[in-house]
Amino acid sequence: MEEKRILCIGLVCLDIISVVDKYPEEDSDTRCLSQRWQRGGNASNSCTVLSLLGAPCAFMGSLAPGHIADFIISDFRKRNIDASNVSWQSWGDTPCACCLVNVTNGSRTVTLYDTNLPDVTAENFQKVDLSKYKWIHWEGRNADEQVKMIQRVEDHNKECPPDQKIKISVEIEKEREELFQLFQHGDLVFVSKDVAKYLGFHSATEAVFGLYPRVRQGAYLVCAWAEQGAHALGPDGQAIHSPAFPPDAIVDTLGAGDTFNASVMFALSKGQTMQEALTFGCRIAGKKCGIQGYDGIIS
Ligand SMILES: Nc1ncnc2c1ncn2[C@@H]1O[C@H](COP(=O)(O)OP(=O)(O)OP(=O)(O)O)[C@@H](O)[C@H]1O
Ligand SMILES: *[C@@H]1O[C@H](CO)[C@@H](O)[C@H](O)[C@H]1NC(C)=O
Ligand SMILES: *[C@@H]1O[C@H](CO)[C@@H](O)[C@H](O)[C@H]1NC(C)=O
Ligand SMILES: *[C@@H]1O[C@H](CO)[C@@H](O)[C@H](O)[C@H]1NC(C)=O
Ligand SMILES: CC(=O)N[C@H]1CO[C@H](CO)[C@@H](O)[C@@H]1O
Ligand SMILES: CC(=O)N[C@H]1CO[C@H](CO)[C@@H](O)[C@@H]1O
Repeated sequence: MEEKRILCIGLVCLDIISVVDKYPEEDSDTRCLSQRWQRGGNASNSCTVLSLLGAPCAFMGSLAPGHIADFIISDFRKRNIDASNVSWQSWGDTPCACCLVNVTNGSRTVTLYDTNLPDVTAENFQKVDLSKYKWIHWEGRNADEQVKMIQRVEDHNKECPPDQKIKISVEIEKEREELFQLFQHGDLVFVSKDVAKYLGFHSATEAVFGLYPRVRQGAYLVCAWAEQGAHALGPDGQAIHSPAFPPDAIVDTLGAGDTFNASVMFALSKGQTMQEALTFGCRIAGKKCGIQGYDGIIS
């Protein structure tokens, strides 16, 4: 039988990287030296990392047909990421759920998001063949719909023998009340530093203890905190920590969080303990901070 996959549901973006000779705010007379396109978006980045780690994986998010979608689909293919359940939308000439315009002079980068395609709905998710997956991860966005999708998976799990159950994880990254209902869903909840701070916590340890009452019984809560590594808390009430593994030189921290999440999911899906998974996540994320992009994270 084919190995079951890890499915990530969330955004795929087109990142347009414009390299300019001067930083735009300094001088209105800025020349564009080069421009390149890159597939981005948090769930899409996590797929790249899962694939590099050797996990069969799939992406589900919204795209509208056109040149940009062709570019993105061919990039998924190059990385061996199954995108057969992308939700095709037609929404004027909006090419993708979000486009990121990123201007850099080589040492500083600015980013701009423009989100305008409708998110994947529970109805879109209905056609997903659950038997193909061992793990499904949701990047928190349209939480009301996402809860319905998760309920479908929970119902499916009730009918399954324990070793066939699909693991469920969610990520709460934005300080939006609607997303906080996701705390009570899933076997594993990632909460960002920004949300932890917004809810009044000053460290990852404080956050995992303070927010644990919100997760469902038996779940794990994970909070990464940049240079301070990450903490997790599970049903036994013992906090688990991994330090960060800083590279010799920080080259590119964009996507460190997605790398961390993907690596933690990967390690857990291979049956490792939460301590092993956190350490692996911090190690791979640290490696990522020392290189441009993702190629080389496991070498
Ligand atoms: N400066 C750093 N040095 C070493 N490790 C880092 C650094 N920044 C992040 N990490 C690693 O990445 C993990 C995730 O960090 P964090 O959640 O802060 O990233 P993020 O801000 O969400 O990243 P991004 O915005 O790029 O997706 C941390 O637990 C840590 O292991
Ligand atoms: C890029 O811009 C930053 C911020 O203005 C400046 O400090 C740096 O020297 C610039 N780098 C290059 C390579 O021009
Ligand atoms: C993706 O995650 C990063 C890091 O946590 C965050 O800064 C960014 O806003 C997220 N992007 C989107 C489009 O949600
Ligand atoms: C991973 O989790 C972090 C918060 O811990 C978040 O910023 C990032 O968007 C997440 N990525 C995905 C794909 O869920
Ligand atoms: C070309 C372009 O749109 N650049 C944008 C990059 O992001 C900064 C900050 O959000 C904007 O001010 C720039 O206009
Ligand atoms: C892998 C997977 O779930 N693929 C499904 C994607 O959607 C089609 C319907 O459009 C299903 O037939 C596939 O099984």
